[in-house]
Amino acid sequence: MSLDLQLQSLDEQGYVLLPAVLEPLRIALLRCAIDDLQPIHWDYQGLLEHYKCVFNRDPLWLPFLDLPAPIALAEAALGADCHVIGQTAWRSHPGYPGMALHLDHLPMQLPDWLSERGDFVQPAQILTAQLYLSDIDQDIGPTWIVPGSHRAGRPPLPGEDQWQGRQALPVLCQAGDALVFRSDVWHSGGANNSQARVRDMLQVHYGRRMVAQKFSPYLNWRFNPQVLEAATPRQRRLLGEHAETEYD
Ligand SMILES: O=C(O)CCC(=O)C(=O)O
Repeated sequence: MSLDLQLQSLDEQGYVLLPAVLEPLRIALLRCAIDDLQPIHWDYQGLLEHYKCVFNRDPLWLPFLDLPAPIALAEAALGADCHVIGQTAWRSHPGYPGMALHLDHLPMQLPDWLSERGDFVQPAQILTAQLYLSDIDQDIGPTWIVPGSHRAGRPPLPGEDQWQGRQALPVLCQAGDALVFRSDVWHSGGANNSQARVRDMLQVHYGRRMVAQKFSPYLNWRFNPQVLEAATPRQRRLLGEHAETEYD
């Protein structure tokens, strides 16, 4: 799909699926890397393992900040000076119950009269690229997404699973595919009902330059010198090395 069509899909549907952004060797590398992760600060383990800012733990995570197709889309949608606001590794185990439909960030709530027209779209401020490291079928727990729901300009109400007649859809795909979605589209992660399969995923969260990076533990944040040493100029920009602006 051309970049123009990807941008059109983000604008109209709120998401786009990019096939085969990772090859099997890199998928295997990332799954082994998740095996070794230990929780820091707000990370947690259990039926769902969730590890934030993994780029800072080892240089091996760096190349996944700027994979060719997702970074081309992020820069086209958010500006050539966009940056990474987080990178999160997930592992859900059989028995994980999933989560309700939600949005991640709504830049501005729309008044009802404008939301109901369905033809007004705010410029995207944050995109998440969700790199699947497991094949995603109904059992393992697909991501569910309500096409076009970013145009609602509000979060879903409890139990609301459609917007303007369009129902939540499961994103069924292969390990190595990436789902890129806006922070204001309604989405959820499904329950892992498989017998014995873990569902592994790596998210990269991109924001416009003026969207603050979410590098917890914030006041105690320190960049890992080995990571900075290994980063390319583009990766350093994504980590926050920007040209000076009025506010710098
Ligand atoms: O697990 C998923 O596919 C969805 C994750 C999610 O809902 C989120 O990051 O906000």
